[in-house]
Amino acid sequence: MIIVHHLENSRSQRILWMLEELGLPYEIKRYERNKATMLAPPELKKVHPLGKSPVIEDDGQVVAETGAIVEYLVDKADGKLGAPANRADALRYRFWLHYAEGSMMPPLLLKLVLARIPILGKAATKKIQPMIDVHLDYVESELSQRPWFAGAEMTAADIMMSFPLEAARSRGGLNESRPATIAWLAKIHARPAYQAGLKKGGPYAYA
Ligand SMILES: N[C@@H](CCC(=O)N[C@@H](CS)C(=O)NCC(=O)O)C(=O)O
Repeated sequence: MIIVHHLENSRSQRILWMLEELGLPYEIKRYERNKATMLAPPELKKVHPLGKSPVIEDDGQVVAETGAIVEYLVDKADGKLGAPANRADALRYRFWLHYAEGSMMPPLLLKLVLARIPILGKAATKKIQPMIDVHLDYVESELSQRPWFAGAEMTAADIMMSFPLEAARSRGGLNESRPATIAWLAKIHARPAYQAGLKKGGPYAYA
């Protein structure tokens, strides 16, 4: 049985969604953020030295890092939600799988951290917004060309991209001026598996 170490309001919501899409049985161990620092509690370090979420355990194997977990689950499900057969779609699939955490999350996180600095924070976040806009414009142009990130079918690339786009919607300037991206968000949120994961995960501020 897969155990998901799940931190409230966090990236691990993606893993619950994916497990629901795949229909794999799992158990959730919940963790709450420290109210002052917003960091994960120290117990998570007992599961993995980084003490971050998500982390899963499966048959005694500990797997951390969302992208690595997602690939692990694709393997476990015999390729379901994995790379499409078509070469162009497969390349796009790989691109978005890495891009979500590698390129899109860093400026969003920087904005969040800087915004918390009194006085200076406001000016600093203004400098970050144009960096985020480059990503949002790119995502919008791609989603205007095809229904899902890799192509005609929903894949794990869409699951990876959900958190950066939800974070962008809540604090990164994503709004109705980018209609294809807003429509994609509405489409994932309407999926029964997304809703089921949300119900099981508890507090999640971004859906
Ligand atoms: N790139 C990593 C990032 C992991 C990460 O930073 N997780 C956040 C949750 S959104 C966390 O655990 N934050 C609490 C902390 O750093 O103490 C991944 O996608 O797994």
